[in-house]
Amino acid sequence: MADATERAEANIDESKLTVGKPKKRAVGAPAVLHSMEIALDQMGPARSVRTLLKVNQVTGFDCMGCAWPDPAHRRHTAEFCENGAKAVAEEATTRRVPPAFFAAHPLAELETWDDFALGKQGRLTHPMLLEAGDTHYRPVSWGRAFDVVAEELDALDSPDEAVFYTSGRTSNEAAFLYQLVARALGTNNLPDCSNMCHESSGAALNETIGIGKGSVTLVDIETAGLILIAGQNPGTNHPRMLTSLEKAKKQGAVIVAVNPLREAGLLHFDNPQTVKGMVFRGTDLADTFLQIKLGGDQALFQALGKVLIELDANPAAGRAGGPRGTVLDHDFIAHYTQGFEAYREAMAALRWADVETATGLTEKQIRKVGELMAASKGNIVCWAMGLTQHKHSVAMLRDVVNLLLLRGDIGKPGAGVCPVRGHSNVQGDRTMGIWEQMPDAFHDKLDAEFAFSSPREHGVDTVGAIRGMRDGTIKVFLGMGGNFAKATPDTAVTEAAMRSLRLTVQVSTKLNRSHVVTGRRALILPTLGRTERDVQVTGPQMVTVEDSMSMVHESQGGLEPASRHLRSEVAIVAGLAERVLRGRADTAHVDWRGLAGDYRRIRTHIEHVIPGFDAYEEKLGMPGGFVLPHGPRDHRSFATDTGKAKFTVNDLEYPTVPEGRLILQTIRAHDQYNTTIYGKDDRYRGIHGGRKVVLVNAKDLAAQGLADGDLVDLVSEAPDGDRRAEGWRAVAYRTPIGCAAAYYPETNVLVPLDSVADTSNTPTSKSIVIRLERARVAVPA
Ligand SMILES: Nc1nc2c(c(=O)[nH]1)N[C@H]1C(S)=C(S)[C@@H](COP(=O)(O)OP(=O)(O)OC[C@H]3O[C@@H](n4cnc5c(=O)[nH]c(N)nc54)[C@H](O)[C@@H]3O)O[C@H]1N2
Ligand SMILES: Nc1nc2c(c(=O)[nH]1)N[C@H]1C(S)=C(S)[C@@H](COP(=O)(O)OP(=O)(O)OC[C@H]3O[C@@H](n4cnc5c(=O)[nH]c(N)nc54)[C@H](O)[C@@H]3O)O[C@H]1N2
Ligand SMILES: [Mo]
Repeated sequence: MADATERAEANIDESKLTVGKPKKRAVGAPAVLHSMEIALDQMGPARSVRTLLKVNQVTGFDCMGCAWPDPAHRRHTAEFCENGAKAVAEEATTRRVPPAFFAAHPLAELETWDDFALGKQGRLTHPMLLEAGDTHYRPVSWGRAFDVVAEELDALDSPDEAVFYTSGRTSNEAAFLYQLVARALGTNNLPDCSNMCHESSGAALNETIGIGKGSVTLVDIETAGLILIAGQNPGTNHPRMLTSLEKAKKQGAVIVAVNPLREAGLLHFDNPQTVKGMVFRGTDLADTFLQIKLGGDQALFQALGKVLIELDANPAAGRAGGPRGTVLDHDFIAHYTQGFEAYREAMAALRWADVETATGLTEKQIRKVGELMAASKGNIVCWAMGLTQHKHSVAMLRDVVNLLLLRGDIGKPGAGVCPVRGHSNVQGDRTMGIWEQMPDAFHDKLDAEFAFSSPREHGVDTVGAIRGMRDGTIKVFLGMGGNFAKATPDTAVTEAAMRSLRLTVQVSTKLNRSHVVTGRRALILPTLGRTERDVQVTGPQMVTVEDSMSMVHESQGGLEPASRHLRSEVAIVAGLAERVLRGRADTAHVDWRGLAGDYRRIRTHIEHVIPGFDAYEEKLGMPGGFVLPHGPRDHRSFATDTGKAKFTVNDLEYPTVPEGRLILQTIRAHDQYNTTIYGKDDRYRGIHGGRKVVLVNAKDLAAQGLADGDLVDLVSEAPDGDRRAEGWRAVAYRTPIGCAAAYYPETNVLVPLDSVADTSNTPTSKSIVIRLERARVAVPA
């Protein structure tokens, strides 16, 4: 255990940063060794082996590393993944943050620590309260903590002055209770991390196919004819996906990668589960790599649609073969879709010159991929943040749907849409009602089940919540996990907004920036993690989660809790509900304590309120759990307002780079999980010992009179003024001209609050206009 009065880990010293050559292959032995290093450091040898063997086993806990599904039957003894190993080590660490730590470190000091230093202190052990005007957090009883929340909520003029944020690790059971408490109080202010993540996917898919979730299963991935992966870096962020891609490849799939960066995992994969992958060369993954400009993807998807339509009319024009009229699935288009004619006309009018400008690719390169798609038995498009965090993301994703509808690639084996989610239960939390704009059908069921009237007016999302805090219309913040202060855009604006609140409450496993950027009063409520045993009055409990492919399964931890003062998320929400709703007649009949004592009772309520959960408890007994219904995937039924899948016509948009400026995308390294920084390296990109690097095309550096290794300030430009991040190392990198990249969350200072995607309101974290200036200070801070 770390000495509470010592600082176990210092801030990252950026002067130790070194830059080498990027790697061309991902995972393999280096990944295993590196994650063992981190696991040993956090947990020691015995605990490391015991814990890592339980990850994603049918009887263990669900890995917090990502939302990629687990194979139902054929799991390897250690379904090894660097991501998972690190996430588990981070939670199962033997380091602790007891009250003595807070006594030794005033808040003013903790504010100077970076995320790396804060996170490395270990697990929170006691509920802590920062009283108004106090300099230190002090231990508090659970009862007193709930009293404080009740005092502040009671003092509000309206329940809409409170927000209830959720990060995507929360279990179905906790999420369901949490949304119920917010709605029982009278607000739909339920922003979540999804607002910054796959909101654009949900918006585009809901509108065009009637459901906001992906339509493929693992079997589809493994049997697809062609998989196009755009705006995603699976080697770093979803390493287990590489195993599925390797299988697909062995069965003959063509893989097309679309990315501004030559990400190692897209090119080659050394599978740690096989001898071949560990010892010899593994698998070359991408057959075709399209190095696209940032935000150019809408043009690419439209152009591919154009090519398919042309090949259908004139097969000899390409190598697709087959008679005329066989490239498109005309039966599918006629029976299941609407709007094809308008789309066809719009694609006929699309000009190649515009496509080439937007993408930086040639017509020939794109035609070749179109021919591959035309010849494939089924096409899948996978994507993540590279497609969702642009101003025109929703339109871009509607064009992905258009492209797939052409060949009937939705609702057929080996084909479909595949938004790859991030947090392990982010999709499940949505299913449970964590959304500021749930449809009426959900409210009706909820009201009937609990005999009350939930509020119907939509609440605020993440960006709306920040605006509300800034403008004084929101006064209390509760966070069910996550790190709101750091994950959100416009750090200076957001931090000032959070400091202006009356109360901030964080339900957390580990210390982070959101515990030190506080309202007038602040609470830290420490919770059990997935790896830990959860025992309530009726005995050990399990929770459930939903992965990226709508599979619901159980999760049960086996480790001794980090402290005996911890409560489960469910117990915290129930305790809070009991106290803050005391005296409310309309929900007086809800037996919060009973629900927290037996999670099966929560699942019974879920079964009544949410479609697809009938026989919930029994179905959890099936190996690997059960799959939720999905109209388009199961029987090509599309629950749009017209009952048909929709072709849409979307104006072509793409970012233009103003003279002397760059478009900046903000990305992740394998040594971080969002705002949690595990280590200082990104070996795939050749970066070691630091994170303040900006990757820039050598020609752009030269044009601005800069050289590789120069220290620069990043200055983002917005109508309301400049934002500056000081002291970054410029690195000459193979990225398209005009397109730069730097790590998130450090770059969130640069993302203007009002720079959001149309419709989804997602911050445009992948396209920020910046200029580089020679650094004002010589040594990085
Ligand atoms: N190790 C690790 N794993 C994680 C996370 C983590 O922080 N660390 N976070 C989790 C979460 S919450 C999420 S949402 C996922 C995120 O998973 P990803 O979306 O893979 O994460 P990012 O690092 O944001 O990477 C975006 C990728 O898209 C590319 N890209 C950026 N802009 C464009 C564009 O305009 N067009 C195209 N075609 N490509 C573009 C980038 O070069 C990069 O390869 O990962 C999850 N898994
Ligand atoms: N510039 C930029 N900004 C971005 C992004 C980007 O690509 N670029 N990506 C966006 C995306 S995709 C996302 S998902 C968000 C992430 O936003 P968040 O989900 O808010 O952030 P995380 O860093 O994942 O949250 C980590 C914290 O969660 C807590 N935690 C961990 N496990 C548990 C648990 O089991 N229970 C509870 N209660 N707490 C737990 C720990 O205290 C930890 O410090 O950031 C977004 N912000
Ligand atoms: Mo995410």
